[in-house]
Amino acid sequence: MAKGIARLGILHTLLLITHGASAATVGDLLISEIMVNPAAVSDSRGEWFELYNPSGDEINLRGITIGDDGGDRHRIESDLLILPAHFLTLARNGDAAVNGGFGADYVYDDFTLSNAGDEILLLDGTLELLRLEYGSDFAAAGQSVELVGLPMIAANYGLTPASLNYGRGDIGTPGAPGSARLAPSAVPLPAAAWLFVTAILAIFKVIPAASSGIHAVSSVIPAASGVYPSAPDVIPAAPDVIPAQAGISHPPDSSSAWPDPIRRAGRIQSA
Ligand SMILES: [Ca+2]
Ligand SMILES: [Ca+2]
Repeated sequence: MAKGIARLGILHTLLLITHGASAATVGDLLISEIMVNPAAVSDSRGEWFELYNPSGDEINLRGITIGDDGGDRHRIESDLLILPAHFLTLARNGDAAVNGGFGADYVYDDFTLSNAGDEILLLDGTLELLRLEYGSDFAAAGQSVELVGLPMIAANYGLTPASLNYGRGDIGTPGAPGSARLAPSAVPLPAAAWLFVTAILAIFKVIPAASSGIHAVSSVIPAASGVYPSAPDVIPAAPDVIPAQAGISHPPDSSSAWPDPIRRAGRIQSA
């Protein structure tokens, strides 16, 4: 009996170690912001949504399908990296001159965000990795909604504050941190770290005014080492499968005085 318990203990420890060592996956990403109903331009030009990688691993979206419960399907056919602690903006139109004035990291087709309620799914074939569903009362015209708490359900999104506008005047922070409305202790790590970081950025007023500044902002996210419990020195493996010109989420600016977030970010602790 005692042996059996000991074996179970060892097995449990091994499982913990194995789990702790596994890399983050698409299912660990967060849909951090959504522009369902742009006002400065038409929906066919101005819809977008933003992903955030709260983990310490880079995640490649190649092969992932963006879809909904209806017939919308768009498969990402090329490498599309989202780096640790970085945002990635996926949009219907990547031309800042016509999409309302923001820089897109990736442009999709065959996927729309209905103003009357819809879903955003990330799928691996038919396997659902990430889901957000929202109703008709979710969004407002010309104003994005941002994730302000966990879990990632519609009730935990809020309208982006009107002071955070971009390009031609719609409200949102595509590719950059938004506002923080929750105390870090109110959400599990590492999302707490993300909210902490956005609060710090808000204090320093590092808020983008136009598309030209958006990428620079996300590159100066300070390391949140004070928030992570142990902050292991996780350095992702060299991205040897990623061509130089692949879509990469806002790589850190080498001229920035801030430390490289990749070297400081803690590992995601999957629930
Ligand atoms: Ca729409
Ligand atoms: Ca944002």
